[in-house]
Amino acid sequence: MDTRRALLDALGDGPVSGPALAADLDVSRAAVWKAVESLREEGFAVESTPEGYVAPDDPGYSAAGIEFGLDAPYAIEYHARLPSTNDRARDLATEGADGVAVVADEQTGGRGRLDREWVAPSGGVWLSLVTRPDVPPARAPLFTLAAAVATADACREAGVDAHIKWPNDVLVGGLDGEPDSDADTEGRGGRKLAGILTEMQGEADRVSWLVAGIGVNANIGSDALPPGATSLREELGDPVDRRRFAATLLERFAALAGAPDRMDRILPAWRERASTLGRRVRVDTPNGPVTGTAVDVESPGTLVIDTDAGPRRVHAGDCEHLRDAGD
Ligand code: BT5
Repeated sequence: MDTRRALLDALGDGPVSGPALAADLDVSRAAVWKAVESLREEGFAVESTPEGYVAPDDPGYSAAGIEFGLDAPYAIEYHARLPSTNDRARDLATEGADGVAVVADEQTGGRGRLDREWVAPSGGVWLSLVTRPDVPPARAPLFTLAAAVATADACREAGVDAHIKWPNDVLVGGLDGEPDSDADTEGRGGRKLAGILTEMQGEADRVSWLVAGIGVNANIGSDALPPGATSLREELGDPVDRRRFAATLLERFAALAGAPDRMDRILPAWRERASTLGRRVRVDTPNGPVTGTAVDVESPGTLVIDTDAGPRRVHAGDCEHLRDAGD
């Protein structure tokens, strides 16, 4: 582990003196000093006190800030502004990176699925995680589901009751019987809080790299978002701590998808948080629309729909929640 990351972990437990850090991390005192300086330059204001080095009260939204106290094996690369964190993550992936999360405060060319535009002004959590999971390409869609679960959990921990619409939308409200469900004119089944764009490169039997791109409208006013969208701040009335939010999201993702032997937890976790199951839906698939009741999701992310002509399985498409049998 690099000195900087080890130092951030050590500071999480309270003040530590320079010599103690050097001994614990098995590096020179000069190396500790250099790591402290590099953290300060990045805005992570490590303080020197008589008891030793102390982490800042407000670690800030930055690489070191997110890594501070992060309980997941990922390094953070932070940018104030990028065209798209997915594009940067893809570049890193082709250079061989593994376990790196690219984070930007603002994106100028954010992408949704099918090359749709993703609006990403300053204040959001725009994050793309590069991993090299040792799984066959056919299982890759599970990572999208895991990212949706991790995102929904981070939103819930921040106090917003988010649910998942198959396969990759994280929404608020719009459930049957809620006062605002009629305001949902686009059939989205709620206000869109977050979206996920997974990209990968695979060999015949193994994923070579995978980029899980996650966009969460965190501290953004609804006037800066497309119609039908919402943000954590809009829902809560107060801004969220993006540093803690991003760390929670990464921790949840690692817990579900960080190792192949954990991945059987993904589907049950997804089912628990999904609002699509049991609903009447229409999914626009590349082969035309499929309408019926969504009854299950199967590995690696296939939606099972009971239609008049029997069960149909759909692997990809845009899903609309319908209001009742008459839709
Ligand atoms: C998605 O696409 O929902 C995937 C979005 C992934 C964005 C992340 S941000 C970090 C990483 N870097 C990237 O460049 N992308 C990823 P899709 O299901 O196709 O939904 C796109 C549609 O959502 C658009 O056509 C708009 O209608 C709507 N939309 C655009 N920006 C939005 C926003 N900020 N919040 C809610 N809805 C939005």
